[in-house]
Amino acid sequence: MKNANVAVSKFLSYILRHQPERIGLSLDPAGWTSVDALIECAARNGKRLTREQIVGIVEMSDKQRFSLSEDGNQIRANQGHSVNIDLGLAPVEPPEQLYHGTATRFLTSILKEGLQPKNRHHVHLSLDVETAIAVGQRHGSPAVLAISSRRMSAEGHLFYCSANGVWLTDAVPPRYLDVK
Ligand code: HQG
Repeated sequence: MKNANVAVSKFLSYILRHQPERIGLSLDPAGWTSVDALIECAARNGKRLTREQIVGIVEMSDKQRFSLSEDGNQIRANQGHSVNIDLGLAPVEPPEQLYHGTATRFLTSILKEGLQPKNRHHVHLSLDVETAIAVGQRHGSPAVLAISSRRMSAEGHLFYCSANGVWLTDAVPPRYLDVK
């Protein structure tokens, strides 16, 4: 993605996941908002966006961070929220194992307390080790944890898969974790 688009994508993540009120925007209970309202509120706050730019970012986002409604009038972030919305995802049976990338300096605490969602609604897990390494690198020297997701599910923990293939669960107790 071009640098200008990366900046807009970060702005959209910030507004649609964390701080819609910062530009006077409101999200519906499932996290959707109108593209026109988004453009208007952003403009009132000195950020010029066009519909074409937004549609381009939704389509080109390397991680498919956003979805547009079928008519193209509504937009939401696919995951990663800290605002109080419910994505309305149905629980699904996870694969045998999922992975979580973190920083080595968090390992002691994680192995003691388990994985916590911190500022987000869910703990984020990925299907493959490569993605987990990339996620972990954002925080420092990366470490990867393997999660016994099928066993967790059998023991009553719910899993969800977001529109962009990120696996979500409320928390992961230490007994389901293994350092890779
Ligand atoms: C850590 C990005 C100490 C956890 C990514 C992580 C992902 C603990 C950090 C998405 C802990 C929270 C989410 C404990 C968890 N003790 N540390 N008990 N439990 N942690 O950013 O998973 O680019 O909220 O390991 O690609 O890194 O934004 O979560 O290191 O998909 O679309 O606390 O964000 O996507 O960090 O990343 P984050 P995350 P986007």
